[in-house]
Amino acid sequence: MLYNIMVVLNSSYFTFGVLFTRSLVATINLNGVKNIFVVDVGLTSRQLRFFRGFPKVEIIQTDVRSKFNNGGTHGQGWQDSVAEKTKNMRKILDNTLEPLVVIDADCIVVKDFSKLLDQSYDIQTAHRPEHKVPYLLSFVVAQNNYRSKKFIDHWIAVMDSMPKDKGREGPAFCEAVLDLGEEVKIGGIVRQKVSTFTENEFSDSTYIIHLKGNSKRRCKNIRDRELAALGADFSPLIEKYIGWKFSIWWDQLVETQLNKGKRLVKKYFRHRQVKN
Ligand SMILES: [Mn+2]
Repeated sequence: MLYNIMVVLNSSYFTFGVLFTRSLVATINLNGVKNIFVVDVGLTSRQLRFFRGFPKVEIIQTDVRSKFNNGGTHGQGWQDSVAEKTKNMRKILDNTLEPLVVIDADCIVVKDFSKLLDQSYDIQTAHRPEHKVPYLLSFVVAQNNYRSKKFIDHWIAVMDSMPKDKGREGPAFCEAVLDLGEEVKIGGIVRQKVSTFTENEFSDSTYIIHLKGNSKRRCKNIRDRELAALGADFSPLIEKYIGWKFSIWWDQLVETQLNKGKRLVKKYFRHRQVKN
């Protein structure tokens, strides 16, 4: 059975995106995958070129140019990206025939997760019964059917009705389960399997490592969290896929310097205009 994969990415998450994509294509059986959809919520053209270099990758353009630095954790940039996630899930299901697996960009794939896909459920997601938000949406499987689409529509509607200053994706999903759980079959996958947070949790049944869960420290913005997460556990794995590969770091550096240059030029002209 063929399936599609989707991930949402912007520049702030580029390093994660590299790690995710490289680990994904190195690990899973690509014969089972029709497309890997990269939803672009603010990647640069160089970064897009990087992702296009992978087999089966299709870029999905959006109007959102988010930076997670804009407002930090649960800030505007992050909220915009989350909204794009559900919206594009829905769109892809409409434009394709296959089931869709949506994975957070801050993940490393260590085992082929396709055997977890179970057609007897409409929606599957990571599950942690002890948590006040028991469904964790870093890994979501949606079968391509009427019920899953109806569920996602409702999920989006609930999310839209919630205040924007907190995480809405998880709570809205849980509420949608309460509302539609009778009609739509929701399956839970043991959280540790598809979202292993730490080296301590890592085991033979780990399919996916989720780096974000790793940084317990409260950081001012996602950029700091990204660095904290990358610097913590799993460094041999991270080394394997990113290492200190010159090209990536060089690309990042060029990008920052270019942007700095552009800002300086803009500032200069603005200054001149005022003078004249
Ligand atoms: Mn995450």
